[in-house]
Order: sequence, then C-alpha cells, then structure tokens
Amino acid sequence: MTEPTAPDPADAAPFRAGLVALIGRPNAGKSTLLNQILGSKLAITSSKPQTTRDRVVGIHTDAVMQAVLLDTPGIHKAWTELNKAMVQRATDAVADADVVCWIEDMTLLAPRVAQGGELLDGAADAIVRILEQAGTPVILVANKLDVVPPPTVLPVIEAVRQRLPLHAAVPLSALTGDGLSDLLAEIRTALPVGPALYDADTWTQVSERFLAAELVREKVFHLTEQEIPYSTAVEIEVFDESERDTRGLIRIHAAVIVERPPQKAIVIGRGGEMIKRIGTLARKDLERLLDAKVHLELFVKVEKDWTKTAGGLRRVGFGRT
Ligand SMILES: Nc1nc2c(ncn2[C@@H]2O[C@H](COP(=O)(O)OP(=O)(O)OP(=O)(O)O)[C@@H](O)[C@H]2O)c(=O)[nH]1
Ligand SMILES: [Mg+2]
Repeated sequence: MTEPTAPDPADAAPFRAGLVALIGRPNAGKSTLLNQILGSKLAITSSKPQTTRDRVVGIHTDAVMQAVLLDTPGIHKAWTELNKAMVQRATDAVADADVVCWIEDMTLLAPRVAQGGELLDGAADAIVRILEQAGTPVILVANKLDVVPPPTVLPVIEAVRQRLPLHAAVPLSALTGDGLSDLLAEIRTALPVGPALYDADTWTQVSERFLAAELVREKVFHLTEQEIPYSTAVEIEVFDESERDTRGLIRIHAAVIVERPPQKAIVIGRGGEMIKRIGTLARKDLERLLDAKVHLELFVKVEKDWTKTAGGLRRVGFGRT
C-alpha cells in the first residue's frame, strides 16, 4: 500500500511556456494589448489602422508561465508590396504559434447586433480562413469593453463560435487592463508544459535601434495625415552608445524616408516645425524607454515609391529587426 503524499504545488501548476500570436484586423488593439500585458510600452500604437508593420516580440514571465507574445500587423486586403509583406508577417506568426489570440474590435462588431445584420464582416471572415488553415488553438479577445456594453458582445462571441472552434473567449479592455488576468489564465491553459524559453528578466527580443525607429515612426503616425504615415519608414543610421556609461548619453541619427518630394516638404514642415515636433516627442519617449539622455537628429529623405516594390522595402531596411 502506498502512503498518501501531500500534493506538490509544482504538480498543481506545472510551468508552461510557448508562443502566443496576437492577430486581428487593423486598429483592433493588438499592440495596446501587448503593452498592457508587458506593463510597458514596447509596440507603437495609434488611432490610424496599419500602424504595426513587422512582428514585435514581447515576453511575459510569471510564476506559472512564460508567454512569448508576437504582435503582428493587422490583417487587411493588401495591394502594395509593403502591405503584402505585412499580412504575410501576421500569417506566418499564426503558423508558428502554440496559441492565437484573435483580437476583435467590439466597437465595430457589437453594434451590428442591434442592426440585425451579419455579425461577421469580410475582415473577420478573412481572419477565420487563416485560422482554419493553421489549425492553431484560438482565444477570441473581445476588446474595447470599456466603451461597449458587455451584453452586446455575447452574440458576437456566439457567431464566432459557430464559424470556428474556440479554446476560449475573453471580453476585456486592452486600454484599461480590465479582464487581463482572465486572458492570461486562458493563455496558460493553451500552452505546452515546459521550461521557459528566455531568462525571466528578458522582456523583448527587439533591439533598442528598432525601438528608436518605431518611436519616431509613431510620432509621424500621430502628427501627419492622409497617406503620409503609410509612405514613411524610419531608418537608424547612427546609434552611438560610446558615452552611455560615462555621461548617460546616446546619440541617434535617423532618416525619415518618404516616397515623393511633396511628402518630404510636409514632414519637414514650415521652417522645419513638423520634423522638430516629431523629434521632440520621440526623444522624450526614447529617454524614458532607454533610461538615458538622448541626442536625436532627424533628416528626411525621398526613396521613390519604396512601398511598391520588394527592392524598395529592402532599401528602407524593412524586416531588419
Ligand atoms: N477604448 C478603447 N480603445 C482601445 C482599446 N484597445 C485599443 N484601443 C485604441 O484603438 C486604437 C488602435 O490600437 P492599436 O493597439 O494601435 O491597434 P492595432 O490592432 O495594433 O492596430 P494595427 O497595428 O494598425 O494593426 C488606438 O487608438 C488605441 O488606443 C480598448 O480596450 N478600449
Ligand atoms: Mg499594432
């Protein structure tokens, strides 16, 4: 006869680790959710769609799991080479992941219940097809619950369940963090049992150079209109840390790349006013993030029609993170 033994807490909660892809339509709140989970600003966000262009990796580690989170560009109909590359990034992330969080914007879908129309639109349908093909377990994240009455969300979740088997559905607000602990608990149950993939204090895989370029690009998204944000890339040409230890100073030179000369004039602004605002805001964020003083020099250059060809994407450094 075997003696009963006290349950080992480690058995009750075996450590789990794996890859979690955050996918969804543009503007759904994927990057906001990543930042909320990490408790730090890693991914740039804006009220304009198609802000994220490449995948951004953030790592959440707690006592019971390590979730390696992949933020991805929004899934949309893609015409230019840049847009095709963006959607491909998201599709690849789904294939690589142990679990997918499909972030949906309830401010878009929930009002359709009252209108009696189709709950799932073409964008949701495109996402369902990608998920079906990959066969990765899916958690539906019904986002922006701070501004949508919770009862209106249930029919949307039901409609999704009828199209696609779900591991779980979690209503939350990525902006306020309300509901986040439920999501983390569901993510954990979908991850394989296994050891951490990264040190517990590693929180991202992206380089400081990439973060610097992204923060400058975010300010262009916030401060310019129409096609300008979508025609802009940022390349870091100098990232000089030689005085980081002695004076706490980092010198950064970045090129803001646009597609056509009139766009260059707009990004520079009258008397250089626009590029100055972009630089000032980006420098403040960078100093916080890098915990150093930052000397940021920006200049604007034209790389004709860079979004439209594969060669153009390479010339602006797209995909080098
Ligand atoms: N009210 C509210 N707004 C949110 C919430 N989550 C995100 N937003 C806003 O939605 C907008 C888009 O957020 P992002 O996180 O940039 O969206 P994304 O899905 O990463 O967008 P792309 O990178 O363009 O695909 C921003 O203005 C956010 O502040 C939320 O829970 N509530
Ligand atoms: Mg994003």
